[in-house]
Amino acid sequence: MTTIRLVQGDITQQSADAIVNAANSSLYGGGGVDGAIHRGGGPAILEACRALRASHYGKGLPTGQAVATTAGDLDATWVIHTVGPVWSSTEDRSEQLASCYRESLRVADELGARTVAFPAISTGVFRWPMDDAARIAVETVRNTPTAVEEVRFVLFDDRAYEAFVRQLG
Ligand code: AR6
Repeated sequence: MTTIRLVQGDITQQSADAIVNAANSSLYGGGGVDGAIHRGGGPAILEACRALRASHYGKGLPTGQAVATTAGDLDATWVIHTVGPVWSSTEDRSEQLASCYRESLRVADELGARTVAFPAISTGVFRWPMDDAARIAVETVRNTPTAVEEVRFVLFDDRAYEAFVRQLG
């Protein structure tokens, strides 16, 4: 049974087995959560990402997939990088967003992670409406079989936190 917890704050301040990064396909960092994770975790994360690009992910990490690296100086063992879809008003990309949560949990299971902290993937730079993103996140975690004991959604602001509270019921 997986427990879902909601926390308001900065994901880089969390202690967990794995912290999920809302990355982009390049794996070379960016703004938002991605920038904070690379700043907080230090150069070891970027080094591991470069090694992934030089081996299995020559073309980058596709949207909806997930891959793990060291967490560097963060209070975690792994960072799981996943690439959310950019919001589109003309195309339904919900399945890709759900896939981010499913694939991150699959990678967490492979690693043996028991506690996993997620941000609200795609709700920043990628502009996904918060309520819909929260619905997809909570439904997907609830419907994904996993040995992860605690999924912690770490929400940056009141608006995100309240959207997740409404979904959790
Ligand atoms: N801790 C927790 N949540 C945060 C933090 C933090 N430190 N910082 C921002 N958020 P975003 P995306 C919230 O933009 O939409 C990057 O450039 C933020 O308020 O980080 O998936 C990547 O390289 C929002 O609710 O991720 C990609 O190019 C949520 O986290 C692109 O942005 C996600 O916002 C990915 O965009």
